[in-house]
Amino acid sequence: MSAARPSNTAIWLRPQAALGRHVIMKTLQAICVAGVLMTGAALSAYAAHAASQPAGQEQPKPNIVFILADDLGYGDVQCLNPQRGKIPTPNLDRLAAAGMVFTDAHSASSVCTPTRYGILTGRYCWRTRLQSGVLTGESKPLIPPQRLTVAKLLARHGYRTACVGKWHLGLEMPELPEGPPAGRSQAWRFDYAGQLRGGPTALGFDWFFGISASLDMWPFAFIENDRFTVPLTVEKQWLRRGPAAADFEAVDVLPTLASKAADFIARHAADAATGRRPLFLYLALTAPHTPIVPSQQWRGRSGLGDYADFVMQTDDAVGQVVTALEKAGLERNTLVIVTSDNGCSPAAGIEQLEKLGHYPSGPLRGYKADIWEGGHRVPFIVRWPERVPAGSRSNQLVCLNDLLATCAELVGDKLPDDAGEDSFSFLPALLQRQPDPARPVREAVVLHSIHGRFAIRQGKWVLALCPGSGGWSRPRDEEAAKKGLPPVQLYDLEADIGQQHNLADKHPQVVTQLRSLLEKYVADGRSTPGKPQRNDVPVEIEKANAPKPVGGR
Ligand SMILES: [Ca+2]
Repeated sequence: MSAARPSNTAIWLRPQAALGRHVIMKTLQAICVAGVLMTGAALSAYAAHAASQPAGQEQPKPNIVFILADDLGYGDVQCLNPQRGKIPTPNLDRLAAAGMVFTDAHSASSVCTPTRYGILTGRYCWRTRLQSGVLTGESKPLIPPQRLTVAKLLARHGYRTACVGKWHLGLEMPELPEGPPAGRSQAWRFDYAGQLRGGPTALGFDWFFGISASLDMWPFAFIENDRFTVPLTVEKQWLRRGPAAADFEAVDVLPTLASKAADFIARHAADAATGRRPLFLYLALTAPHTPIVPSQQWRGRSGLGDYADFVMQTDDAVGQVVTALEKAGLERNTLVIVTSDNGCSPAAGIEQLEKLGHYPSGPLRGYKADIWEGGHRVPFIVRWPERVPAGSRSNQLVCLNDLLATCAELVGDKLPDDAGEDSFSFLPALLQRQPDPARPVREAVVLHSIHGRFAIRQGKWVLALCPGSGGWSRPRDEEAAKKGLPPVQLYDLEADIGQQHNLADKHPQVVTQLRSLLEKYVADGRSTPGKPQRNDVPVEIEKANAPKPVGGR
C-alpha cells in the first residue's frame, strides 16, 4: 500500500492517478477489484504506516471544521433560497460568498442517526442493524470499535480531533447490578457516575464534549470524554422525561457548544498554525431541532416565530466558530464545511412559516423523515480560502458520506477495502478539477427515509421505492397505497425539482436500471469500486409490510 500512497507534502501537484481509487473511480475499478482485502493485521500495519508519515512542510495539511446543523432545511439558509426564504442567516451567507456552495448535496438519510453514521464511517447506515428510525440516548453503540472513522483516519495523520455536540450514535452506559432504585423508572437503571464506552473517544476523537443524543432525549446532561460532567440527580423533560443534571437547561446547550468549539480552536491554534498538529473539529450542533429554544437574546428577532429565531441563533453559533478561526489566524488554510443532517422538521411549524412567506425546503417537496428531496437535500457550504475560489458553486451530486474519502484524499491516503464503502471524494469538485456534473464524482446516491424506504438518484433521475412520502409528509405510504398511487416513483429532477410528475410508467427502462443498480450496491456491500463486503444484516430493498410507527426524531 505504501508505494501507492503519496507523501503528505504537496499532494496538490501530483497527478490524479496517485491519489487513490475514489478520484478516478472508473479507471481504477479493475485495479481495486483485484485489490487485497484488508485484514485486522493489515489495518494495524496501515495505521502504523500512516502515523510515521512526516508532517508536510511546503503545503501544510488543512484544518478541517465540519459543522452539522440538526434539522436545518435547505431553504432555511437565506442565500440558498433567495425567493422563498425569509430568515436572515448572515454568517452562512458570508461563508457561502467566500467559498463554494454545493447545490445538490444529500444526507444519506432523512433522519439523524443514519446520516451521522454515514458521515463518520462513509458507509450507508442501512448496511447496519438500524434499518429504520433512529437511536435514543441510551442505545448501544452503532459503530464498532474496529471500523475506520474520519476521526481515526485524521488522527493517524497527525490531526488533533474533537467531537463537540450531539453524538446520537450510541454509548455503552454501565448498568446498576441491582436495577433502578426503588420508585424510579427504568431510565435510572444506569450508573450515570460510571464510564461510558464505545463513544467518540473510542472512535478516534481525542476529545468529546457534548450530549448523548438529540436534545429532546434523556439523559439530559453534558458528557466530557467518557463521563457525565455533573451527577444526574433529577428528572427533566423536553418531549421525553428522564434523568438529568440539576443545572442542565436546553436553552444553554447551543451557546455552550459554540463556546466549547471556539475554545478548542483557540487552545490549539499555535500547533495548528504551523501545520504540526492540524485540527479536525466535528461540531454537531443541537439546533434548530426540538426543543426549539432560542435564548432570550434571540427570541423575537426574526418576526417569524421561535423556529426562525432559533435558526438565526444557529447561524450565529456558526459565526462564532468562524470568528474563532479568524482570531486564531487559521482561516486561510481551514476547510470549513457547514451542512445539515436532514431537512427541516415539521416541528418547526411549517404551515405557519409558509403563511409568513418562508418555505423551509425552498422549491423541494417534503421535509425531514421523507424520501423526497426536502428530506435529504441539504445546505452544503464549503470555505477554504487557500484552495477554493470565493463565490464558486458546484452542481455535482455529493453525499455527506463523502467526508471520509475526501479527507483520505486530502491527506494523501487510500482507504482499505473494508472502510468507506459508500464514500467518494468530492475534492475534484471542490478544487474544480471536475466541475461538470456530466462527469460525476460519485456514480449515484442511495437515499433512505425514516421508515427505511429506499430511493436511488443518478444524474437527473431519482427512483423512490414507495408510493408516498416514506416518512411523515402526506400522503404517507399507507394512505398513498389506499389511494391507488403507484408503488414506485420516478422523477426527472432537471425538469421537475418539486417532484410533482411521477414518470415511472413512461420510463420503465430507467426504473429497471436504477433498481438494478440499487440491488447491486446492496449485494456488493459497497457502492464504491473495491472488494465486495458484507452487510451486517440482510437488507430488504422493498419493505413488504406497512412501516411501524417510529417515535424517535
Ligand atoms: Ca436531524
